[in-house]
Amino acid sequence: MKISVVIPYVNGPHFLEDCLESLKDQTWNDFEVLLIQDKPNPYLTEVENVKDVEDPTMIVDNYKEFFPICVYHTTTTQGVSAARNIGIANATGEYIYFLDSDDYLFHDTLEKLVMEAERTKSDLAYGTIVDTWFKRLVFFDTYEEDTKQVDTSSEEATRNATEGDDEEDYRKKLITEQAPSQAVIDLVGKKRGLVAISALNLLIRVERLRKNELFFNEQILFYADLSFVASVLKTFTNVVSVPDAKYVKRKHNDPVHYPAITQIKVEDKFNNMLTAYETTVKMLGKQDTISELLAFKLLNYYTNYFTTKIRRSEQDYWREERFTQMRALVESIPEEVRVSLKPYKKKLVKQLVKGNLAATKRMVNIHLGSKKIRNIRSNPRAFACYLYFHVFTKLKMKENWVIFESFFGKSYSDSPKYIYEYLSQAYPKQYKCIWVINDKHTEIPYGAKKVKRFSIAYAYYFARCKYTVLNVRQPNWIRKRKGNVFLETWHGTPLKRLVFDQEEVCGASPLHKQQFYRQSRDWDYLISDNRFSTDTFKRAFLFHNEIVECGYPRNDVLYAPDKEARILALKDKLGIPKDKKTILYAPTWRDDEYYGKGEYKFALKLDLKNLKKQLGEEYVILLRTHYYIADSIDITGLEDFAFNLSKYNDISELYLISDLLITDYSSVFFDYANLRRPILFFTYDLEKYRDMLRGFYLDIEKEMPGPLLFTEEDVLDAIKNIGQIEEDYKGKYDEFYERFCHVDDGNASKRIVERVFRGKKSV
Ligand code: C2G
Repeated sequence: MKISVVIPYVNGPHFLEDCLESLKDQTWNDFEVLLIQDKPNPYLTEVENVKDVEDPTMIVDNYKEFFPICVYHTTTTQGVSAARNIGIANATGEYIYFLDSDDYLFHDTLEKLVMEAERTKSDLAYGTIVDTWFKRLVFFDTYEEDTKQVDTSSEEATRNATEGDDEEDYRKKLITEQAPSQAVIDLVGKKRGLVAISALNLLIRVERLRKNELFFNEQILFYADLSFVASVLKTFTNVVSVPDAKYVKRKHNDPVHYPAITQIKVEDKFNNMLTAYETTVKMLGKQDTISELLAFKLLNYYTNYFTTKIRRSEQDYWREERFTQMRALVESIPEEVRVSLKPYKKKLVKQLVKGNLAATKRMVNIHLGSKKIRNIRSNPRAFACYLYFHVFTKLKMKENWVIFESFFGKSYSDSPKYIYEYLSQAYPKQYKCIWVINDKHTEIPYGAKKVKRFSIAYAYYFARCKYTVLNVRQPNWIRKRKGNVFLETWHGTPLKRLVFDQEEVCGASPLHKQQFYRQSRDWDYLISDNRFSTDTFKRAFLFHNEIVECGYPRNDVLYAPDKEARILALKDKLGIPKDKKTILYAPTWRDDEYYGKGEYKFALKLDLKNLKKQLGEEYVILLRTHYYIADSIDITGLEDFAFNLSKYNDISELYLISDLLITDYSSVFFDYANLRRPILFFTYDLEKYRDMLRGFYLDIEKEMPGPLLFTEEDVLDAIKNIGQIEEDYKGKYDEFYERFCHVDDGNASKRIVERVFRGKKSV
């Protein structure tokens, strides 16, 4: 047996499957797998929602025909170190290779490593690590060989990397002066921070490990790789670098269920780090490049991270005990390492070595204070935030004040609009209402106070209003006050998988799940349009507060008794001809096509000129992009046929005036079905959207109330034969209506207002 692949495993069967799949695909197949089932990290056993041990047997059985795989268990001592040591003890291969169960390999990683190790007769061959947030399918679909991915391997390391370039400068200097081996540069020097030093993607001759008694330190749960790697580098001289042998380190987008070790935040991590550092430096003995690099990383940690905590900490724990602990270690760091720090950091370290806590606190407070002032001066949002925390939340909360916001202040629309209008009509003058609206010219009836999102007034009212009515999440920095009532209306019956039902988060913020979890804990009430949404929200949001299945307030207008008159008035207002039928095209956004957070791309896949030519006699088309879309559709020269209503406030009104809806995966069709008018699905990128980006709750090929269309020609055909389609889909449409529109009846706003604002149990 050439290689023993050692995989510690606790939970995350979906991770493990990807990991083993990547082994199955290896071009080198002379290896065995030792899967070591570990217990959950002891710090996590009490944490709500974290998954307990998940049995790998079924998965393992599926791979037995492809390679030898044997399961071991950690016993009294647990943790990654203990698991890997079991691997070292039981490996029968010539080489050992540590692979984490949440990571995976390129198809030729093992081959490249082993070939190079054999060719050069090396005891250690190491490759590179590539970071990703995605599973194999998505990763390999998007990975480009020539885009050099940064080898950092943890969020902590990434954060350190952004906090100053001292380490970079120092590394360069040290490397020039001391000329360490390439392996030391690659495995210690190039890694940011202590945590990124990793035992992964190393192919190591087992006999050498055993002979030199090199094991992982089982007393350390978090930073054990550090001393292992350092001891390997100290002991092994014939080492070869194989940059093309790539290991994919998968970052965890769901730290709520599956926190990566780097995402676990416990006090003891600090002590672990110090112990790891101390034992490693001791083991290394005389000072050398490795210990100098480690020392510098420790100083960086102190000056970048540790000291910023001093001000934030509620207790004096950081200031006293940890200061002393830190001092004990830093004192022994040689002068020449310290002098290479930048001036402010150098002064901090000087005070630390002197043991002068008071001076350190003063320096840090002044430094952070001035940074904050600079930030406030240059950034009005930061100033509003500052006032929110330090002034506005200290003022008394107003019992009858309500703040409303729809789609980040982009429009006066959606359920908040209809809740507001009902509240204003049914209880005039009883509530002071504030609308978050970015365009101050937007007309809002009943005299609401208008404020711009993230302005000072916004921060003021958010802090003082008892009631909050939003259809998306509140900003991250908003803190719920005692007595606050948060009503989350949400913005659609879900077709696309949401939050914790999503395996991948391909959008602009990969930590979406974590943020969502924190923010949704604040919601007292969540609106649902139907039983299906209620069940989905409970599971996908891990939502345990009250879900009010009252129907969508935004759909009340679709049942308005004066609907016909409203349609005529709206067509007049928008200049839409009354002698033609109206098509509404309202697609959604694509998670992977963005310019930045909340700014997504959209390219129209319909040729408007052709549409006009073929349909213009009978129809006009209303184009409506999603509120995330930054691109705008050009309708120049087609103004009598195409109307770009992407900026129009309220899509519910556009439903009213349309005879036919074309959408894709947007939740708009759940609402539109209330009108019982025909719906077409232009799903030109179905496979990618369903299989890679999101996944759906419904079987889109079977359960939709209209046909799936893939080309412009299909769309034109369907429109020309719309009568036939209506007939063909009648049965499915009825079923769909029963399932998703059964609650809506025009009174949803009333039901939710009476529940939340008047405390009635049922209306
Ligand atoms: N919307 C719109 N115009 C579009 C698409 C959507 O005005 N072209 C509005 C509709 O009110 C729709 C809502 O935005 O119901 C949500 O849009 P989706 O396309 O469904 O996408 P998303 O914002 O991701 O919300 O549970 C629902 C999901 O969260 C989907």
